[in-house]
Amino acid sequence: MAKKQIYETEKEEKERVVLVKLMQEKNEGAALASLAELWRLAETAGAEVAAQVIQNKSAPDPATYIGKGKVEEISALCETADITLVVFDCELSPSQIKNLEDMIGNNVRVIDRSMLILDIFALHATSGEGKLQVELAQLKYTVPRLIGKGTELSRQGGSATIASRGPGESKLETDRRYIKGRIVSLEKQLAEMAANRKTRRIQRDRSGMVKIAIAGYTNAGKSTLLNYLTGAGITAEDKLFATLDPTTRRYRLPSGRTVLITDTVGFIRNLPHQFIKAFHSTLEEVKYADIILVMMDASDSECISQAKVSMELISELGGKDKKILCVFNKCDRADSEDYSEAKPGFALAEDFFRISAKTGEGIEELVQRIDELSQTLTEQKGESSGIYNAR
Ligand SMILES: Nc1nc2c(ncn2[C@@H]2O[C@H](COP(=O)(O)OP(=O)(O)OP(=O)(O)O)[C@@H](O)[C@H]2O)c(=O)[nH]1
Ligand SMILES: [Mg+2]
Repeated sequence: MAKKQIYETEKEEKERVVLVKLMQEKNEGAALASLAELWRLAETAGAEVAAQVIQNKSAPDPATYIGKGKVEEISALCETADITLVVFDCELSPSQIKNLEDMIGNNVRVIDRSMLILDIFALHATSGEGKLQVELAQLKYTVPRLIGKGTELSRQGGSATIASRGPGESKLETDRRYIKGRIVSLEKQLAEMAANRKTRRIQRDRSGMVKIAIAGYTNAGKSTLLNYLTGAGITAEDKLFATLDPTTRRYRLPSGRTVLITDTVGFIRNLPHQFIKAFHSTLEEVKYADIILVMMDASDSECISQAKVSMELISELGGKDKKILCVFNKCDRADSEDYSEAKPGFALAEDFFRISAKTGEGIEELVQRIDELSQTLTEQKGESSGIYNAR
């Protein structure tokens, strides 16, 4: 069966995929939420989800993850439903991918959740640094999983199939030695970029301006908030990982003090640890901020679990010592729920807010709190002249 090319033109047929979930968690609700999220990830990558297959099993099968019988079932489904890609909601080893592809046959490709996320990152990366970070993460994660089964990794931007897209122009050789060399070269280039970023950060620090990072789960409304406050004009859409590269804007608070606000890449559950390392420079905005706004989508039934994932990642990224404000967004379409039950899980948070970045509801109170905190922080920084001119 010929592989379909997606994203070439609007009319181009979408790649049809099947999602697979091994149900072993005690918490069935969380497992189903993760599967629903995988569905959205697949759609964001440009696929059409044709079916989802759930396997109840207490432990993964070492060879096929879901067991031979279930793989045969998927193989038949792929044949009848014209499927070209199977996405597993877990982390698969290279040998599991190979076994699954051999058993399913018909040139159907198998990828895992992380490969799908990296594919979306490859689609959405715009800056030079973002593209290099994606390529590095793909070389370390995706490529070892695809090597040795004759898959040609074309890196022609949007013209390739899911999980074979990359940001570069040239064709990627699947030669291990070449990959090793490329990894070293990318790490070197990224280290140089990180050094430049550090220099810029030191210059910004000299200005004494308080730095605010908008962090939180993907699709929570981070970019919409920065747009509302500063008219930044960043793409904000109902897609996962619409933002990959950070954007910083000045914002003048009611007191006249100007702060720097940065919109950052979103978080998601089950992010492989090596991704955090690979996207370190994008994520480090959180590390160097004075105040972190952790945004959640209050209208999402998974809001509290998303908040927990975000708080864990922030703590891992060194945000523990920061002033953290929890912001429940999209209150215009959420029930006026009481989050006090969830508060003990947010020991790091200074305060909680309910806002709508769309209608502006609650933003005045949030800005007021930021102003108060900025004043305290400016005093702590030993800045007597805390008033700066706006842009
Ligand atoms: N109803 C409603 N929709 C909102 C609100 N804030 C954001 N949205 C919508 O939610 C979707 C996601 O918003 P973004 O600002 O792109 O979210 P993000 O957190 O930047 O997402 P990523 O960059 O993809 O991680 C968009 O369709 C927004 O229009 C809100 O307060 N109310
Ligand atoms: Mg965004």
